[in-house]
Amino acid sequence: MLTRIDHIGIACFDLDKTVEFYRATYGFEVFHTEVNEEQGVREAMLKINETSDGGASYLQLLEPTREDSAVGKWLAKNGEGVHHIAFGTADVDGDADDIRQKGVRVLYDQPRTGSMGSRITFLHPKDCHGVLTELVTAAEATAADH
Ligand code: CMX
Ligand code: CO
Repeated sequence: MLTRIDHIGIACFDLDKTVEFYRATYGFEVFHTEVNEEQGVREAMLKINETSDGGASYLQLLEPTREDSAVGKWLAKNGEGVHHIAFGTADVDGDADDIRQKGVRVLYDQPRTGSMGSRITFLHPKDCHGVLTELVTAAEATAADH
């Protein structure tokens, strides 16, 4: 079951400048940064609020590490902006299977590694009314489940 907005993914050309905008304008601080080579991103997670399912909601600021990555290609075409939304669940495998059965393309056969050791998969934007949609099981929830 999808129980929170886990994050909104925002593509940017310069991560440090974009982090500074969110800090100076809204007072949001960086909770976590990492490079995910598989996804081709350098990212900063800004925690906005805790959620009633024990998780949290974040902004995920994304700078591409290479031009041929998903975010690199998207930026070249669209410029900066909202790239995807992510829903949180305790069971990304089960929810991805359920959604696949409804005829929505799930991009990965098995979830891959996302921010902070989470497990993630994506739904094709063309099957989701134009919205690239990510499903996330946080690392804590993964550990609790197994
Ligand atoms: N939102 C909405 N539509 C999008 C999109 C996005 N983020 N990215 C691509 N599209 C649309 C394009 O506009 C294009 O539509 P048209 O054919 O009408 O022009 C169509 O999808 C195909 O786009 P493309 O530029 O040819 O790109 P690809 O098909 O090569 O890749 C996708 C699209 C979704 C399969 C790819 O971006 C992907 O695999 N995404 C998942 C991984 C990802 O985004 N990783 C970065 C974030 C990591 C994280 O969150 O941790
Ligand atoms: Co994301």
